[in-house]
Amino acid sequence: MARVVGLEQRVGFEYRIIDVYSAAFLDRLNPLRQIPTLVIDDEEAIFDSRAIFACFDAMSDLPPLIDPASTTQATRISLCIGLSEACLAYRMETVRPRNRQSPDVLDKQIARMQRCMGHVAGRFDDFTGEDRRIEKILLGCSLEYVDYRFSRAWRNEFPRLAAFSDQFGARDSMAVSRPYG
Ligand SMILES: N[C@@H](CCC(=O)N[C@@H](CS)C(=O)NCC(=O)O)C(=O)O
Repeated sequence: MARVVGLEQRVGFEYRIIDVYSAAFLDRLNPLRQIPTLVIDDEEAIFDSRAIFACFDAMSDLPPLIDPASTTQATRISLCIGLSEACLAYRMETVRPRNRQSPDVLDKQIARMQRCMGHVAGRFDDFTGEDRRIEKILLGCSLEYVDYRFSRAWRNEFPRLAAFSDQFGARDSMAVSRPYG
């Protein structure tokens, strides 16, 4: 998400892939030891993704993607980030040893993903209208992440979301940022 936002806002940044689980070097900058982390001049770190979106907006010559006064937009952003976090939590549970995985945790995250997609499908124009640039970016990234780490089955239930995902996914920023071929 952060990378796509940076590309869409045409901000110059260097993208580095790290193994976050062994990234002790990051602790001095981001004690959460999480990605994404935006490092500025090897001194200052901006995290988490929301702070990076705001930073890219401030650095960009293009019109801002985020209206800091809009709590409605902030909530739509939370929904999209929450969808991808539910998918991440699902994924993290599935990579645990089988005998330690919790069906309850998996079910909870699946239900959350389902609710989020149902919510967006019921308010499709609020997320995909012409001026909803940040929403479209975050929704496009979240839906592809669900495809990638969970399942593509949702596409049958939410065809408008699927069509949006396919259309938005054709953007250069998405093609460059996709973690698989
Ligand atoms: N709310 C954070 C979530 C960051 C996050 O969960 N990052 C994951 C990868 S996508 C991570 O770094 N996981 C490693 C860990 O937590 O140890 C954001 O939006 O940046």
